[in-house]
Amino acid sequence: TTVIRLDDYRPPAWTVEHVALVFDLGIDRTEVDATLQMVRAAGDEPIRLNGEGLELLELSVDDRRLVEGEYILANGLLEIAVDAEHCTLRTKVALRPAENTALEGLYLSGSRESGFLLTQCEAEGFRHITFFPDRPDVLSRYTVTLRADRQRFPVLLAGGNPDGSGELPDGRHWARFVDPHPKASYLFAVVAGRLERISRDYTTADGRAVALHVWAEADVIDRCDYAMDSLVRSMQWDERTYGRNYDLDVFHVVATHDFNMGAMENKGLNIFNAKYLLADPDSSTDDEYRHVEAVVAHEYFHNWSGNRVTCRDWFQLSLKEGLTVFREQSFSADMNSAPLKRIEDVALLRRAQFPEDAGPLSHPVRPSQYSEINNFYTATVYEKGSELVRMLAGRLGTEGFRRGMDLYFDRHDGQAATIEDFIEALGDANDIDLSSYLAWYGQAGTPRLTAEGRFDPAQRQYRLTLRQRTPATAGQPTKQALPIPVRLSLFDRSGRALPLRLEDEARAEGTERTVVLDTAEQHYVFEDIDAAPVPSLLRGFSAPVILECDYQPEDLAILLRHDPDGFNRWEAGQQLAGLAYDDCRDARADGPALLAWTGALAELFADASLDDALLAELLTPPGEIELVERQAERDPDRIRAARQAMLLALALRVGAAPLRVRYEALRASTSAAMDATSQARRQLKRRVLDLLALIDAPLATTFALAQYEQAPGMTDRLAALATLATVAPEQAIAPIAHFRRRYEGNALALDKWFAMQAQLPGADALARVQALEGDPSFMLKNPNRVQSLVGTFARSNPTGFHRADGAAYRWLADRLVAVDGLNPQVAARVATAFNGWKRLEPTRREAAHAVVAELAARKDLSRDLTDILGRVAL
Ligand code: HT7
Ligand code: ZN
Repeated sequence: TTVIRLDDYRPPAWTVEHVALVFDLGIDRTEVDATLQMVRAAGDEPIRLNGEGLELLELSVDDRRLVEGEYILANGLLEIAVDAEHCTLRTKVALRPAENTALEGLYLSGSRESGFLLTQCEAEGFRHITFFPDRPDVLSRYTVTLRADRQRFPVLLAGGNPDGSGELPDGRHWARFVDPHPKASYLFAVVAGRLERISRDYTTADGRAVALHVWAEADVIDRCDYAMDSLVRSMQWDERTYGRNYDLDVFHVVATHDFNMGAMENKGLNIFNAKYLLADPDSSTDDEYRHVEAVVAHEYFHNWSGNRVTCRDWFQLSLKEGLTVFREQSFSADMNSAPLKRIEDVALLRRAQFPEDAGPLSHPVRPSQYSEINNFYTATVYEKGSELVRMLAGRLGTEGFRRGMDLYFDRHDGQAATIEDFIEALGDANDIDLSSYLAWYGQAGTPRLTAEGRFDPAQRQYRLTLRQRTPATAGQPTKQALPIPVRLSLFDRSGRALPLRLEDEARAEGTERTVVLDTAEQHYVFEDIDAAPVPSLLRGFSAPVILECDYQPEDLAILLRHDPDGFNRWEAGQQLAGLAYDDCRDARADGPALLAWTGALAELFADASLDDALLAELLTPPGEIELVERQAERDPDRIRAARQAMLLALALRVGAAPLRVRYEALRASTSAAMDATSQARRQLKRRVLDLLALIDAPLATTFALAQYEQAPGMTDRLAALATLATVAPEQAIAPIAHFRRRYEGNALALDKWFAMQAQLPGADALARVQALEGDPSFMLKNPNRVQSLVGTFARSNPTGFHRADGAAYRWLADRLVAVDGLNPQVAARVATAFNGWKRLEPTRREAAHAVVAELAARKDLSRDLTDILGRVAL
């Protein structure tokens, strides 16, 4: 396989100033006529265009047809030697959309009879549509003409401003679109078919009238209002927060059920996986409402961080993705509860990115090489990338960061930029050298931050020593020290934050400080301290590191009770829960950490002033996947058993009666309303019911059955079903069947039905999943369906997937091969479930190794899947 390296980057020899595309659309066959205004940028190299799976019908240069021998077409490249400095290059190709199951390039969503055509070009899909220098540093203006049968394709859309439409003979019609903003080919998009729309007029802060349209198939168009509202909020927020306005006269958003990822920021024509666009109380959970808002915002924000300023090459992917995740996180924090958003994001980082960074798939936020770029749309590039932007933003403060972003957008508008460009702009705008942060982008692995505090009563000093160390990762044996901002406070034992004065400071200032550890070890001496304080470190999760601090359980309990910040409170609870887990793992039923954790939570449970959603989060210890880190021998059954034991201890400590009373109170206030209070109640109600189920299963079953029947919306309905299926499987059979019938034809609801069952733990999980494969609605060619059943089982059901006999590994291998034949990107994503096999206990490790090695040795798999397996098997 070919490896692409960052160090080999060369600017393009030829660029394309303007491209005119004419599509004659058909489901079985589409013809694309492309006219490229080519300009030599450097050197005397031939023109090289990418093109894959294209049937070349015509090729001409400056109106002269080329014949065989005048060009070379091999290995996905079309090479033409041209002497001139510029030329007009024309190609005509034919494509077969209905046969495109990889969902990259032009493909059919839905059925032949009623589905519609659409494109997905990031990262390298445009080369499946026409011959083109398909790389993000070639920026071109696009004119796109679509022609199609009017009956079959009444709606014709492309990115850019509308520039005419009309009739053609034989019941056909046409529409033209001109995009005045030069863009990279990966941002190109067209959509054609029978779609409905909802529309809204919007005026930008700088006075542009914009028509907003959200498009979907007729049966789901009434579920698009929340997406439209979210879009308007996003546009207003970007104007307010970053001074960024939208820049075309129309903005389209389209929902499809057939999509490889979450959504795509094509210029002027965002395309969404329906899962992240449609929302209504009857079929969407509260979490899904938040996801819709976040993904709509994310794609919209890309219009500046991604489209107006794009990436020079795919190694710079985090330049747009890390930054846009950060922008979305800030937006969501502003729209909802900031601490809860931070909790959710940090939990995701720990669940998805930390394991990636600790295993064979680890890579820097800016990778230095790849063989398949689609495999680098990872939690590291996205979520860790966002944490790096957050550190930079924290270093500059709100106003400084805004100054830096203004300079970045000004300087690089209309360009393909690098991560250096970004960091330089932030620094230049503030007269600060931020270049030391570049090391974060090039170094893989999660740094360990060790903290050690010593109190000196004679000197009235508290001396804090911070050390950092990053373990070796795949291909990066040695590591350097990184700048680690550590936001901290000191609390006395009554939970009061102490004024802080470092040894060289004249007087105390405030109760919170950020120190930046940029060497292997540093000491910080705090003055005027009267008694050993409890340090609250890494507040707000100020750096993406693992904190190792020998806290006593009572110390953490103090923070959990008193820290005024919701995030830090939760964090103290998570640290304490980790120690409580250790107690359970080592069978210390009265271990001090377990007692401190359950005691503090029982107290908080009784505190009526605490926010319901925060309490629900506090009552949730780290999941089985995170807890893996606390286990030398990784045995998912034992991890689950220990975690269940700590939950049982918590339920007993809170007590059956308070749990029942609380559940009943929350139930009494149940409604379908979507406001934050109602959502928080539903979330807490679910936690309370699950805790109650551990100590009074019959009562919890009664509650869950009634909750299922009376649920006003999906959140309560699905939660009840999941509780029932875990606590009383026999009694869940009828409701599960009922849910299946109720949502027949609702793809997104059925996905949740599959996913809920795929997560049920235990030895019989594989048999359950195999039975579900027999459901008539299960199909391998729909990515959402594969993810909901196969992906959920492999990634989110540790005890089910990691069966000691290896049966689930073999089953997954078979499914991967089958999916790979249809959709390599999806197969590769699901295959990352094998990531942690090396650190399993010996029996499982052997079983997994045999399967992974056999798969990795196959020669008939896609580049996507081969790449993942090759790295995982190492
Ligand atoms: N920028 C988008 C990436 C994306 C993608 C990448 C590879 C294959 C299919 C894809 N669909 C969308 C998503 C985002 O906004 O981050
Ligand atoms: Zn993105």
